Amino acid sequence: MKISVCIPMYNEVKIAAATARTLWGAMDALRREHGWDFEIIFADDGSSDGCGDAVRGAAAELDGVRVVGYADNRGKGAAVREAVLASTGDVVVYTDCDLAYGTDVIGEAVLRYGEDVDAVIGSRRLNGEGYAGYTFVRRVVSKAYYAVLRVLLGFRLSDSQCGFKSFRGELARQIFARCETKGFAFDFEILSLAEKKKARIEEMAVTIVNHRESKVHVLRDSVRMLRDLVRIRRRVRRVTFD
Ligand SMILES: Nc1nc2c(ncn2[C@@H]2O[C@H](COP(=O)(O)OP(=O)(O)OP(=O)(O)O)[C@@H](O)[C@H]2O)c(=O)[nH]1
Ligand SMILES: [Mg+2]
Repeated sequence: MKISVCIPMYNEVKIAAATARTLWGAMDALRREHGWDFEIIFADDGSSDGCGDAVRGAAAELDGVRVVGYADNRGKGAAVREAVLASTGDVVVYTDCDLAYGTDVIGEAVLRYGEDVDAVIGSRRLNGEGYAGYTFVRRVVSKAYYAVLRVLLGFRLSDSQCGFKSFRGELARQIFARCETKGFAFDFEILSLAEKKKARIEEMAVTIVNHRESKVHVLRDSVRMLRDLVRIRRRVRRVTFD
């Protein structure tokens, strides 16, 4: 069994090489414990600070680490897609470059894949302290976004925006191939496509262990996300898988 870990990255030079080493250490430990093979794919989302080179430098001493990407900044959704479509694993995991949910969640999620599980996604709401570390404004905006998803779009899971998610490899590559949302709303499109494929999605409680300063522009990004939601709904209704 092979695990693909996908990391979207935009101007993360301060942490990127350390993240590559930390992740490699965690994956190497899982390889020794469970015999799981792995690859770690960083997707450089048009960074201008050289973080791609920083990861390439670190990767010289770490087997299975590589960088994909493009020169223009497209958004987190586009970056995750780039990495997932380059992946070859039986399970595909994506998480943020700051490893906000730690690395233990990877093994924990992979161990949940049984006969009847196609996706294991993190939720910050299952254990109650989901918004610890967020500013008041960010909290209000997050709750409003979630309310829109639930009430207007019929979203039934407890957290759409958690940065940690995993899917069976084939499913991940099929749904990301259809995902057109370039910005932060891509998670909703991915989950909608997974549901359309009748994927059995399991939620897993996660906590933020590592919250660095947010790079999200609350107003700009939430306006874009709302606009994207309308498009996603229209598009997902029409999608067929063959
Ligand atoms: N902000 C931002 N992040 C990007 C972009 N493209 C890729 N990313 C990566 O997406 C991940 C999440 O970015 P964050 O800025 O931490 O966003 P977030 O985790 O949703 O929000 P916070 O909870 O405020 O940290 C990181 O690994 C980023 O490097 C982009 O265009 N903008
Ligand atoms: Mg973050």
